[in-house]
Amino acid sequence: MGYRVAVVGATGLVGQRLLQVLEERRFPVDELRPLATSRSAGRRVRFAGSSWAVGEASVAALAGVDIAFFAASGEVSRQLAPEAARAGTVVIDKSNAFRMDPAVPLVVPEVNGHALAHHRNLIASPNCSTIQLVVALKPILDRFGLERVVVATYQAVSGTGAAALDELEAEVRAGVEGRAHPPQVYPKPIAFNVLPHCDRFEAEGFTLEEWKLVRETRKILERDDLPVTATAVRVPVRVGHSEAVWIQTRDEATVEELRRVLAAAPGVVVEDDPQAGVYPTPLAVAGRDEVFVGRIRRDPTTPRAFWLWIVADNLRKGAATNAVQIAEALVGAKARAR
Ligand code: 2RA
Repeated sequence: MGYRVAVVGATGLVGQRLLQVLEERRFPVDELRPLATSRSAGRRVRFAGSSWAVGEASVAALAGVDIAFFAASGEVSRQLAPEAARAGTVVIDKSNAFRMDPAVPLVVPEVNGHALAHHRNLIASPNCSTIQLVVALKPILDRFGLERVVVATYQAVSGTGAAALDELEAEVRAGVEGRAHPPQVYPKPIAFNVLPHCDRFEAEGFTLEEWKLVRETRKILERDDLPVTATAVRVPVRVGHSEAVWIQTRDEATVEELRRVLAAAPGVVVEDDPQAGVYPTPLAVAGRDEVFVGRIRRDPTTPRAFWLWIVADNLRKGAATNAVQIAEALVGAKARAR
């Protein structure tokens, strides 16, 4: 039995990765409805060996859809998702619109898949930098407990969208050729630079990106008391977010025990032999669906404290693959319930 599936935002970077992942994982799509805002409607996308015309996203265009993946702006999600959910469509939303709504499960299947049991046709997929963090933290939390988390992110420009990818290339070319190129996407040049500025600045000098990491991590791990703090940085990388993560565990642990727990965790690959040049990098993990962890080491200055280096493809596990995995979990649960 297949499903009528819509992808809202089908022409964007994540929308196109969603189509790719749906096809790769042979998700049972009986009917596909690629949709976009009026600005992109009429373009064509490829799926299952065919070219598909992209329709304009609307409540009517979503009528009768079983599962709708939203990979557009929060504004589009707020406009269309609730009504689609009320009409019976299961909405899996990548935007930030509903992530902190107590009635909406915020789900990384291998971390808190149980939260899907309470969905009311609207499910939020977390921010890309949150997903890779909680996939790595969950096995440590379960085995040793967590007392504190400090994160510094190094986020690829594809997190901002296709225009940022083009901007990075244009700035690099201009830089190499000695031409001036006023920044078009970020407030300052991103080529040969790093920007401690992901999304807008908000309360207490933190950016929205940093607050997302704090709030979403606490919701997904069901630890509203967990001290989490973050600095989110944009780096001149095309695809792949990296994170330097400092943790303090509740219980004593060794580096070897952390390695074992991480290596046994779903969705995690440990690459940790720095002396042999073995550690994850964005360039190496682009195109993969796992979360890669390396540089696992004790912090000698603080009891029960450790550093981790966590890298993942922000467009796949950080967005498209996580959303499809949510759909797979729902479909699987439905099949088991029959
Ligand atoms: C970014 N996490 O990297 C945000 C949204 N994708 O810009």
